[in-house]
Amino acid sequence: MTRFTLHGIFASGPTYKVGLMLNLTGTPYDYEHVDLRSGAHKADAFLAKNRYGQVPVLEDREKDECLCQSSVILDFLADETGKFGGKDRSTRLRAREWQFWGAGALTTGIYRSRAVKLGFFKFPEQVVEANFQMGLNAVKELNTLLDGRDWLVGAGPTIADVDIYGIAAYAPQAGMDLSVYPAVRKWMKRMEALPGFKDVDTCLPQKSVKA
Ligand SMILES: N[C@@H](CCC(=O)N[C@@H](CS)C(=O)NCC(=O)O)C(=O)O
Repeated sequence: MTRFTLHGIFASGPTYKVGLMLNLTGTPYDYEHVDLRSGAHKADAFLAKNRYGQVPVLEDREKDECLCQSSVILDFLADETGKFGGKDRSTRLRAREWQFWGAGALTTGIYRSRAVKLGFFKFPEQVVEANFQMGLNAVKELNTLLDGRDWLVGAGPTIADVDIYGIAAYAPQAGMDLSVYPAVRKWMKRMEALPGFKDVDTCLPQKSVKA
C-alpha cells in the first residue's frame, strides 16, 4: 500500500501541479478520480478531506492527514521528499513568494481563459478579455523576471518552478502564444527535461489507479 493518494481530476491544473511534483520526486501514489460533474467534491465524504470541496487533495496515510491547496501540498512534499525545497530557509521563502505570486493574476488569467476556451465556464465578453489580458501581462512579467536565469529561485529547480510551470503550461490552451516569450519557453524546456517530468496531457489518469 502506498503512503499517498492524490484525489483529483485530469483536467484540473492544480491537480496537475501535484501530480507533476509526485512524478518529479519519484514518489509513488494512488490516484483517486473525483467526479466533479456528479458533485462528488461536495459530498460529505469528500468535504471531510477538504472543507472547501475542491481538488486536489493529497491524502497521507502515514500522518493520517489530508492536505489541500496545491501550493501548500508542493511545500509539504518538498519537506517529505527532501527535493525541490531549496538549499536554505531564504531560498524556500523566495519560492513561497513565487507561489503566492502565481496564485494571483497568472492563475486567474490562464486557468479562467482556458476554462472558457474549453467550455467549462461562460463569462461576459469584457470579463473574458480582462482575464486574458491579466494572464498575458503576468506571462510577460514572468518572461522579464526569467531573463538571464535558469530557474526562478537560486541555482536549481524548486517548488516555485513546479508551481509556476503547472500554471504556465496551460497558456497555450488558454489561447496564449508563448513563442513570443523566449525566456519562458527556454525555462519550460528546462522543466520538461527534468527526470520524471510528465506533461499536462499525460500526467494524470482519467480514472482511479492504484500504484
Ligand atoms: N487554490 C486551489 C484551487 C483548487 C481549484 O480551483 N480546484 C477546482 C478544480 S481545478 C475545483 O475543485 N473546483 C470545484 C469547485 O470549486 O467547486 C488549489 O490551488 O488547489
